Amino acid sequence: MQRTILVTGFEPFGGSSVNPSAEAVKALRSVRIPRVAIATGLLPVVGGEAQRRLRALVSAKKPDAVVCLGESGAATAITIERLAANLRDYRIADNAGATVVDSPVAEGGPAAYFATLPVRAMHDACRAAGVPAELSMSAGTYLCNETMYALLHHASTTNASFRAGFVHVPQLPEQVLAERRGRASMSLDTTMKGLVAMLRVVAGAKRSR
Ligand code: PCA
Repeated sequence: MQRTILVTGFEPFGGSSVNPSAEAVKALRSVRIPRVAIATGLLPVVGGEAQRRLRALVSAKKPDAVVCLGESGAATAITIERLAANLRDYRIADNAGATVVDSPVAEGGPAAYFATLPVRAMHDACRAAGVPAELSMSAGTYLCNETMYALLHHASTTNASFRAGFVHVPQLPEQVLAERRGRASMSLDTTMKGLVAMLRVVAGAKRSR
């Protein structure tokens, strides 16, 4: 049986001209995984708009699973998020210039959602493919957390059966070089190796409802 996995990335933000998550989504277009149809999308780093765009993609593509990708300047490995919090507190303005402080993603929504992707198996598969990976308890309070929370809230309130979650990827070596910071980076090839290993696991997982 063929499974459809929707994979999204984000546009560049915070003064950078690239986003490794967008590059990974572009590279995915030429990746073939047996019995998996990969649908891709690019989300704007704009509060409210990213979640609307993602919900539209979900209703158009009708995926069995959704894996959202984003860049983390702090990540030292592929970082699989376990939890999305009902909190928006932007460290920097979004790409539309908006700043949000101490505000919920969904008024009246639960404090947090767990990812419904098989996070432990994804972590293990990534490492088995030779790519450093870790599980994380916080996706932050910026657009990535907002998007993950909004997606899981949408799935929960519509009783949808797709699995969903979020993976942060480290910056590309060229970003770290340009910013002259002593940060970790990961080449796109290595990120792709980990991503493909994780998508194989996601494709093999049963639907959540
Ligand atoms: N990373 C940001 C938003 C877009 C992205 O790629 C974040 O971690 O929230």
